[in-house]
Amino acid sequence: MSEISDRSLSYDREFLRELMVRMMTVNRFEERIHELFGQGLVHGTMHLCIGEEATGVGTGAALKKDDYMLATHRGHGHALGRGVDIRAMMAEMLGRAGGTNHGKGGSMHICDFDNGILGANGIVGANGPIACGAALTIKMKKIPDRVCAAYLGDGASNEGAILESMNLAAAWDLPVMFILTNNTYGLSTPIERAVRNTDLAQRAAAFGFPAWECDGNDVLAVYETVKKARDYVIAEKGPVLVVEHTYRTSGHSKSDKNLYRSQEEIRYWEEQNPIIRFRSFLLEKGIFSQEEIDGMGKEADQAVQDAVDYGMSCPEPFADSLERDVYAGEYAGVYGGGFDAGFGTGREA
Ligand SMILES: Cc1ncc(C[n+]2csc(CCOP(=O)(O)OP(=O)(O)O)c2C)c(N)n1
Ligand SMILES: [Mg+2]
Repeated sequence: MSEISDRSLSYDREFLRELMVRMMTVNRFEERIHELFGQGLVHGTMHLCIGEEATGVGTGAALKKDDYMLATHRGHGHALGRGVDIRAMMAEMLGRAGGTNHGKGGSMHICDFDNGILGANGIVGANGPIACGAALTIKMKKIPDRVCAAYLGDGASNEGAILESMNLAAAWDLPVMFILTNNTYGLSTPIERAVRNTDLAQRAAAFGFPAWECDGNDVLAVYETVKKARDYVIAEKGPVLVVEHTYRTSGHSKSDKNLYRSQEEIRYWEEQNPIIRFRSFLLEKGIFSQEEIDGMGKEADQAVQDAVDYGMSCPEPFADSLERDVYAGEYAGVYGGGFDAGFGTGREA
């Protein structure tokens, strides 16, 4: 296990700006869909990542364009941090045909194959086996300079599927990055009640690969750590664990009344919000003025508003697309003909 707190890297100003705008965009996106849910325009449930904006943005910035990535149920920041089109994401949240999944997936299924985003997943721990499969593809096809980054939570880290995947990835030397966002709660259960050894980075040693930890509310620390860990995967051709320590100040999901934690605890972490901390850093170092940072906030607001306008302008999915995107192409014929055959697609109705 190693720590990185190296700030000597010199950053391009535009890169720092991009990190800030992205974190602000994630934050605004979450606040806006919360409102839209209240208006009955977003259905199902959703898991907001307010407080964890630096994890998705810092990690996403450190990955390369062709890397595979798997997001969790709390995956909006993972996707936006990696550059998924915000308009298509918002349309998906609104259940519209212009969405990333053509309006049929919603919050927990956002994917973007063109950018390596293999999907989010509502099944806690499922990303482990899928990551091993994607990484095995990289290995067997000898694809150079590519990894598969799989997000998981502290709760998921106790799932058998994750532990088995860690073992498999190590035994088969698979280029998997297990990105563990430790927000210290699995739903309402605090980590101390879930495990005796709360030092989750130690998990990696048990399987024979290294782990890096970072302050998950410091976007530069996240970026540097993931970048180093990624370099290791490429050089050593084996898995790594990255533990990003963070906290969600939003509730677990839409039905959370926060009865399992105190208001003081939430307030403490609200003050540790990664956007607030990065703003202080940028101001203190004289990299941007307050006015410039306010401008970044406006840019994020505008991107979210454009996304809502776009989403609202898209139609709802057409009935005859019901079976599209549900089965892999080669199986479409087996399960009733699919769109072109016109069987069971709703066209008859
Ligand atoms: C296999 C499985 N078990 C239980 C659930 C219900 N569930 C959804 S999110 C969640 C908590 C996950 O905690 P963690 O992995 O720490 O992620 P976080 O929600 O904190 O981001 C649970 C238990 C589920 N979706 N899938
Ligand atoms: Mg958690």
